[in-house]
Amino acid sequence: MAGTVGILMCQVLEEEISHLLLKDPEIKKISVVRSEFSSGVEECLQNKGKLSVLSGIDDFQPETGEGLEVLLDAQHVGLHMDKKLLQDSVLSKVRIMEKHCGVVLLGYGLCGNSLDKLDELLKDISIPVLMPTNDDGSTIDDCVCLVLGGTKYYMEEVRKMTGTWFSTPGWYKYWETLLLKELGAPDIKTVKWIFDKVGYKRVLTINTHISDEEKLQRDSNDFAQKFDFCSEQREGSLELILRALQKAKRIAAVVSNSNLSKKIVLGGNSVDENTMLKQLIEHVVEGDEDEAKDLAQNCLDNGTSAWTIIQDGLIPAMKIVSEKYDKKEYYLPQMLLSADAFYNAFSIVKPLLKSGEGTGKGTIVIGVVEGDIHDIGKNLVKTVIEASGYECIDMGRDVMIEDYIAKVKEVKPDYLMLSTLMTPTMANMRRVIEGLVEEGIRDTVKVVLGGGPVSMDFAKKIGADNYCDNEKETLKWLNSFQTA
Ligand code: B12
Repeated sequence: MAGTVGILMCQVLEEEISHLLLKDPEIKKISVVRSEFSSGVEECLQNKGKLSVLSGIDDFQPETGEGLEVLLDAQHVGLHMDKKLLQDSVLSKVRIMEKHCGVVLLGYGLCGNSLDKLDELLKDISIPVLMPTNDDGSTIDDCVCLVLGGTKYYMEEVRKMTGTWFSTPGWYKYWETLLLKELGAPDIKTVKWIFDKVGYKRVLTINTHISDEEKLQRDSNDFAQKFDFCSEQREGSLELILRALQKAKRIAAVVSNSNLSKKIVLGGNSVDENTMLKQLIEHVVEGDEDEAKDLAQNCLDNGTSAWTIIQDGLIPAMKIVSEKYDKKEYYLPQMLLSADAFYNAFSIVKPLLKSGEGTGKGTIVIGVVEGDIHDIGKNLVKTVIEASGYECIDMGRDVMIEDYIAKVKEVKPDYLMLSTLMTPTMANMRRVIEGLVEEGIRDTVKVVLGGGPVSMDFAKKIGADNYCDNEKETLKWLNSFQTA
């Protein structure tokens, strides 16, 4: 067998992929492109006589004659955090690899649908680009599902305990990079605070028996101890990666044979009122819970209406927070703190809104669907729409399908808002809509979907009324019914 397989992969999979490459007798040489992120994979591949390190991809010189080669480029694990960066980086690297390889295999899953439209985006490329798949041929969701042996096993584990942090040797290597550096948490205490907030209780180590078992056990114990988790292990499998690699090798052989800020605009309020509202904005943006609450109270005592506090204080504050987040001036911990400060202040004014101005715009049931506990985005959407006068019933995260149906029956909301950040749980959005249809209540409520992997096409396909990309779009859409 001859030819060149390009492998573009996330650092987090370096142990699994290196293990398979070293074991494969048909692979004669592995050329790794040296970069800031290649030291881990270089370490895994050394001492076996197959490794060659390149200072740049253009130094790659395939050996002529018999034998299969691999050109490998490991990418930063931090791309996990940003859909657009991940997609752009994969696209540009694949285009570079195209010049040197007969096929490119991606050591990635859909990663929150960051990589779901590759066919379209790479339609001008002349070589096949493969991704690992589940048994039914669907693209694998992420690195966790990949080493568990498929998406269904991920769902199985999440059903056992939703608050599960999944770990592999790669995740143990890189969790600090992700959870401290990339997530913007200043210390372990803050990471623990984030975990506690979402309700994580267990670390599940996926053991594929490729690394030092004692070290893996130590890593899992240390991790569990740090975060007060229980620690469990489950057998993993390299089968899906192996299958993808075999396919890539076959293609490479065939190709080779054939030679082929924001200005804060305050309304017409008095100077004092403006000063206080400005301070309120600052404290919410800074995430000072107590000060935000006191200021909301001071504004009320000073005669500012509850609605003005929301309109000219809390909403502009959350707008600044989301802009700072977009510009990467804020990371998640700051956003969570600001949301807490917002709710503290909001709790003071909310009771006064009941039948006052700006209210009565409609009732919304909102939640994150079963199997997913990412809730920051849902909370941000809720914050903005609640502050804009919509009555919000928050069902939280990991909400069972039947609970949504029961709630819709009980409160007869105008809107049902479903969120998920993970591709394996998107199917539960469809199940909620099917449940509404079965109960004969689908037409009583407008269903809107949101979350990173979701799209308008998906929303249409499963019979939702709309999809919104972010909190601003959601509010715009909701408000369109106010004037209609
Ligand atoms: C922060 C984060 C976490 C935090 C979650 C904290 C929390 N309280 O939510 C922590 C660190 C705990 C975490 C855990 C995990 N995570 Co995570 N996480 C992320 C990350 C980096 C950011 C998500 C986020 O909060 N963004 C900020 C908010 C403001 O943006 P947003 O959520 O997109 O929301 C906006 C819009 O989407 C929209 N929106 C959202 N919801 C709704 C709802 C409606 C109705 C509407 C209209 C709009 C709307 O409006 C929001 C505001 O603008 C994403 C990657 C990414 N960039 O999305 C990965 C990501 C979601 N995680 C991922 C993974 C793999 C995991 C873990 C499995 C990792 C592990 N080793 O165990 C676990 C989950 C385990 C479990 N049991 O659920 C993958 C999911 C892949 C997949 N299978 O689809 C992602 C996509 C990373 C990746 N690139 O692969 N994660």
